[in-house]
Amino acid sequence: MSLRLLFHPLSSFCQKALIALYENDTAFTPQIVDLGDAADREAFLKLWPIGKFPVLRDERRDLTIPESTIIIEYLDTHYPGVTRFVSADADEAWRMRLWDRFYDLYVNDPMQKIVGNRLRPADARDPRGVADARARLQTAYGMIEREMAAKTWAMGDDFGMADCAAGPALFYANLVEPFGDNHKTVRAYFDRLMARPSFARVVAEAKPYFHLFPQQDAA
Ligand SMILES: N[C@@H](CCC(=O)N[C@@H](CS)C(=O)NCC(=O)O)C(=O)O
Repeated sequence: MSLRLLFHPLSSFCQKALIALYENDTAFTPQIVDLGDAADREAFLKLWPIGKFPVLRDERRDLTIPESTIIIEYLDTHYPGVTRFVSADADEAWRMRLWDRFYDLYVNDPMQKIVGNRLRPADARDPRGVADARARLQTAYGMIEREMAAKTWAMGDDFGMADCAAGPALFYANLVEPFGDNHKTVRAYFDRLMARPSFARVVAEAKPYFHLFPQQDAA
């Protein structure tokens, strides 16, 4: 098989790439990487020294493609399917990329900041960084609330790359900074994402690993 995805089922950015693969039933070999395992880590760092997953290997073309957004754009170009992730129209394309960046940088990253802080030893915690991350998430929720008021998916009627980014980011963000009653549109969009078969499959496959997720803020 030409494509191989190096990933972990619990990772939000890996889930984003998986959604794109599942959307189009794209054939690939899944390879779970355990970064806590020395051998796995060493092999992975050889491929992508930054050490962050997902990473896609296209064996047919002998290419290594890191970064979830780049992976989705690569799939859209070289392994297209029924779901197109970025429009051929230039204006629709930059808007899709903007909202993809938005969910990565302003939902996923602050969520990771809060989760990462929970995993740190007590003397290395960063309460100021966590407070900033919570404020950033609240700002993002307010923007999504307005943006999605009259939309089904991030760009309107068609599911695309930004929706792949939104699902896992909102899933974990809601666990660490709940949407609350004042973000009913965010909740409704999230419910649509959860009902999407590609994302439902990703969540089901992550379930056996949920015990590894730190549920509580450190005291
Ligand atoms: N910008 C990257 C972010 C990837 C990322 O942050 N991956 C996390 C998991 S969700 C990771 O590899 N963490 C392991 C580490 O940092 O050691 C992307 O979009 O793929």
